[in-house]
Amino acid sequence: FQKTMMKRGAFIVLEGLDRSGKTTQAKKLADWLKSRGETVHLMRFPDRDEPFGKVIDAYLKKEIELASPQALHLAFSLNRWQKAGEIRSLISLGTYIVCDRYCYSGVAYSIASGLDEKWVKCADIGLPQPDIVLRFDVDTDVAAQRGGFGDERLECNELQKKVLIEMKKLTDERWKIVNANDSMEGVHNQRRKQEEMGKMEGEYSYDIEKMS
Ligand code: FDM
Repeated sequence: FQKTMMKRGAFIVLEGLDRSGKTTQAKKLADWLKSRGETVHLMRFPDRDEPFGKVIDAYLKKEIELASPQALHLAFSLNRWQKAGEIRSLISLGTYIVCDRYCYSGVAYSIASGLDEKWVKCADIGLPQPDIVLRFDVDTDVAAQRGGFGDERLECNELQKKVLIEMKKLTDERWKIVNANDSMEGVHNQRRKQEEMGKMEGEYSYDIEKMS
């Protein structure tokens, strides 16, 4: 009885290109929710500590090769499936999960890299669905001012442009677009204002049964 009375948490996903500031904003959002008394768990994908995430990390750092782009795609998906149970149980226990990247990065990056759209989407079917996806949009020139790419694979301008096109195709009514060209504080306040205006309310009260 007590369990059914427990307030459900929420699953909030942040998506966007490299240097859109989503990692910083994920932390700020988590702190802000904590300040409102919520229990918050910060997550990110790829989760480089999880076994499949270690393979991904080594691949991105060019320490190992993978035999095919399909293998890489499935590793990213497995990395999420390893966390699916934890996500479901945390939410049912009332925790707010703030997640930096999820299956939308998975789909967008893999399609942008040339994999078949239909095939790519299959691996993530059945993962816990987010209540809301915040897409951080940043202009390429603003992103460029924020610093260059590191040495990892997938960090290249040409790919980023294609990723953005694919990410936009995935956007539906559950998504909110955040203009990430602003300063760090400006972006945070913008997102907070959306929430205060009630745009995000209600979506937090979904039933756990609806998540699958
Ligand atoms: N990436 C991330 C993918 O290609 N597929 C995925 O499923 C995920 C979650 O991995 F270039 C890409 C996006 C990025 C790279 O991500 C590493 P971080 O956020 O920079 O660690």
